[in-house]
Amino acid sequence: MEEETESKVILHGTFMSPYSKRVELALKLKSIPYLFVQEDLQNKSQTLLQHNPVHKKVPVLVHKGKPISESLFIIEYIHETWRNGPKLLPRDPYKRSKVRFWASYIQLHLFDTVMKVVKTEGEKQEKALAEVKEKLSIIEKEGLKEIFSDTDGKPTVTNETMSLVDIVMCTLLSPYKAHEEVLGLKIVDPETVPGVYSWLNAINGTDVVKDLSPPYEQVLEILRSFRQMSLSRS
Ligand SMILES: N[C@@H](CCC(=O)N[C@@H](CS)C(=O)NCC(=O)O)C(=O)O
Repeated sequence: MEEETESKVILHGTFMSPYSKRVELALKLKSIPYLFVQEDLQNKSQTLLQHNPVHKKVPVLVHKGKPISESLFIIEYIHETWRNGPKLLPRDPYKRSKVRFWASYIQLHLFDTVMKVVKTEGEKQEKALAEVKEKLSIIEKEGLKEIFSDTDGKPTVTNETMSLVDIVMCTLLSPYKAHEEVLGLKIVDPETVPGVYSWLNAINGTDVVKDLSPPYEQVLEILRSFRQMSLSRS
């Protein structure tokens, strides 16, 4: 019984957090059973604070009683710990470095900029949108050929092949249609970034993403209220 508790996997996260979603995707891809602890970020649990005393943020994965924080490191931990099932990083070191490079590029250069488009209006929003489009064209021109080197740059994503970089892209822009509807803007234009567009649609076509995505109407609601809250604070 004690052994059972010890090997249990617990994820502290929130329903809305894209970072928690990354870890959930990785656990589901690997078919790892886990207990999800929904945190209230206005009133964080003592367990979360103890497990992530540095950043005090979700997600935190607890495995065999030991906590791991930071979504990208958690995914690497999952990849290294549960060796069977789909791989979240390529076996080949060069390809692996490219997947890490582009996951980190999206995290560092695209994530906050997309958030800025959602949270602002007027000139600030226009500037942020131009920046998002510029980063998406860099991914189109330079990223896809490296991420999908096995298929000549053509994005193919299935439950069996989904990697760290697909997961990061997914949790940022898989609901791009909802973003576009709420904001009344084109963000992922199939004319200018056809590869990125088909990448996102391939991601959205996987069973794991379909299973984890809330209904479209709910995504619209979440985005609208997030936007309104951010605009009223600024
Ligand atoms: N770099 C972290 C970011 C995690 C993060 O920003 N989590 C947010 C929720 S989306 C959080 O816990 N915020 C609570 C706070 O800042 O107090 C990761 O990749 O895991």
